[in-house]
Amino acid sequence: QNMENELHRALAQEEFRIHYQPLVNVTGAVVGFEALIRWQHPEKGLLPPVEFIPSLEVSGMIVPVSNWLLAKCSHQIAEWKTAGFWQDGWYLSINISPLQFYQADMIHTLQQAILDGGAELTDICLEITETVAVENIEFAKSRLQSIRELGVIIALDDFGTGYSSLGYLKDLPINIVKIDRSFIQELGAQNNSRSIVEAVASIAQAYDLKVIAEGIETKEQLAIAHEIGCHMFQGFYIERPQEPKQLQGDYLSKG
Ligand code: G
Ligand code: G
Ligand code: MN
Ligand code: NA
Repeated sequence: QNMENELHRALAQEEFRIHYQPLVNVTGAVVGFEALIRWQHPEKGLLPPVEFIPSLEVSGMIVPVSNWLLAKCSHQIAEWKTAGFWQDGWYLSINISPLQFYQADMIHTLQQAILDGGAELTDICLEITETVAVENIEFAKSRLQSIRELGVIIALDDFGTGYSSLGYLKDLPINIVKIDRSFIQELGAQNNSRSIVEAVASIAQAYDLKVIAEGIETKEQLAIAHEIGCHMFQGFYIERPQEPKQLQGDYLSKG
């Protein structure tokens, strides 16, 4: 059976799963989550995105799958609100694929999926990669502006890997910059990485953007990211991506 058929089946049979990874602020309090897709394959087990996102992109299936994910995420937020788990001011961050970003009806579809699921537009953050943001800067500016006008938050993901100049940050209507984990993981080991993170953090501050240090795996990396002035933190050291039930159980029992 070819991959594309399998992906169609996966969507129809709801084989995709969403795991949620907490984002915390400087006090360690949760401020939101990043939604991360997995595929519960009937024979191969739980597959990570690297094993199927490229096929979703090539086949165009990423568009219906992303719409499914958006609706599911919105529904999850509504459920969390009902359960008293969701706190005011939290947001759920969702990765947007390049193909999705360029869809003519993206804005309408986005709005519809979020509102139909029962969440509010301001509960959602979209993560777009630096590479997509700068490959057609004029298009990106106007599309991001339309997304902002809905009230949806925007984060620039994997920042630092796209070799774009920091000057782009002031041209794009974004709220958050996520410093790529390759830089964070070198903190404490290589000093040049520290200066890169410091430069991004200070420019971001100047443009009034929030900075997330992602991929934090050690206590030391967290301490240095704090020192540098990052606003939010994400990584295995803080919490792994988890199933909704597990997450809700953990936090409700911790109080
Ligand atoms: O979840 P990690 O566990 O392995 O994710 C690997 C990559 O897959 C990351 O670059 C992440 O942005 C991407 N990814 C995860 N979930 C989604 C999703 O729902 N949509 C898209 N387009 N990419 C995703
Ligand atoms: O490209 P994006 O930033 O969306 O990728 C998110 C990916 O990073 C997911 O695959 C997620 O599982 C992974 N991730 C989250 N925290 C850590 C971490 O501390 N270390 C590593 N290696 N990966 C992480
Ligand atoms: Mn991301
Ligand atoms: Na990233």
